[in-house]
Amino acid sequence: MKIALIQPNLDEHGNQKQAYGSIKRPPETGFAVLSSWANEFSKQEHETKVFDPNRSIEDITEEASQYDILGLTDWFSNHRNSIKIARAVKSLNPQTRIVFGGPNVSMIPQLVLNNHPYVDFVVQRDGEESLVGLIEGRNPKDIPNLWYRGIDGNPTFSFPKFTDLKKMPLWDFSRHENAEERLKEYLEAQNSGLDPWIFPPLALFSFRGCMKAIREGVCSYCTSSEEQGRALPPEKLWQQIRHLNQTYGAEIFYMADDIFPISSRRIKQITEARPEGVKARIRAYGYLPDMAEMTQKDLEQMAQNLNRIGVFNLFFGSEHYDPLVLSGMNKRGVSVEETARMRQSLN
Ligand code: B12
Repeated sequence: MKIALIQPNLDEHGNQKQAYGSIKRPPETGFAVLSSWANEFSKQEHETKVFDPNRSIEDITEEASQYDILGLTDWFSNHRNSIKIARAVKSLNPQTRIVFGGPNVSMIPQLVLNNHPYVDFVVQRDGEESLVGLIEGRNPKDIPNLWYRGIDGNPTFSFPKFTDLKKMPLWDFSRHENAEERLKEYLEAQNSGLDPWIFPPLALFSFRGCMKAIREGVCSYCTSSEEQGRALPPEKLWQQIRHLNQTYGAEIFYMADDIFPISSRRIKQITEARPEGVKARIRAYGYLPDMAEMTQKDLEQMAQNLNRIGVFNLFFGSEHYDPLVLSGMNKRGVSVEETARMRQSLN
């Protein structure tokens, strides 16, 4: 059984600017996780290759059509390229099963199946157990988080299931094509000690689900919210970081969590679990209204812990100060003064 995975590069979007200097990105963490999980838990012998997205679409298509399963990660920003590859692969080899996953298709699974007959399956949210089910050739109704065409031809959903992060194996980029080449610019930027915005860092995660959506409901504009929280045990997080330190010399990470400091208790646990000698510089997201509710003492304590973990950059969006706009977004918001206090306290 041969599995091809690809996260196509950005579609043409005119003069779209990215946050980082380079338009390239390091190897995909999502595929490192999916392929390591399948390697650990699938009972079916299989071989996975994560394609280098910098190859031409024709070249990718030609090779991918020789695989049993083609999995694509679809963001709204690469949707057209994903569709292009899927359509071409299916026409070259109708036997290749085509499966889409990722944040964009998770929002529109029925639309994708209705509009694109060459897409066989759409995975909604967590993909680990779905990929294993597909590799093992299970009946679609028994594969979690899977949208497929039912006997009436209509999009049908199997059942939801969240990945148990406690079972997460250590992951790496050993199945990524040209991984070393793709890590080169990232490592050069990291080791130069210059502007950390030159190249996007490797993505990591410690928590899935959005704590804001869980506590206060989803933001009205959000395209990726999950209202169920799952935490990676702090020890596992540090083992994973150590593994990336040792395997690639990687030290700068982009924490994919919607909100990294979900509580001061969780941050304290991660700080206390930090082993000696692990290297980490982390960019992560925070949530301003939660932090604004903390006492000055707790806030300063959390800032110290974040510092000990290695967080050098905490993003938080103040977004708006007009109560009407905020209520339209389903956001609490904080005052200008509180925003300034947070900035000072966390600095
Ligand atoms: C890290 C990150 C980046 C990094 C990527 C670095 C890298 N090495 O890949 C960088 C900085 C480059 C980046 C850039 C952009 N990003 Co970004 N990024 C993220 C972030 C924070 C984490 C992604 C991640 O690694 N998650 C961890 C892994 C484990 O999860 P995952 O990839 O989602 O995969 C899981 C499932 O989705 C599923 N799955 C995914 N693919 C597949 C495929 C198959 C076959 C299966 C079965 C399952 C499956 O299984 C996986 C395991 O459960 C997400 C937000 C988020 N929390 O997800 C935004 C996010 C993906 N980015 C987004 C956007 C818009 C962009 C940009 C277009 C922004 C811009 N204007 O420049 C650019 C595009 C860059 C490009 N060249 O393509 C959006 C996409 C929105 C959407 N609905 O499509 C997100 C969701 C943020 C948001 N909420 O707006 N990004």
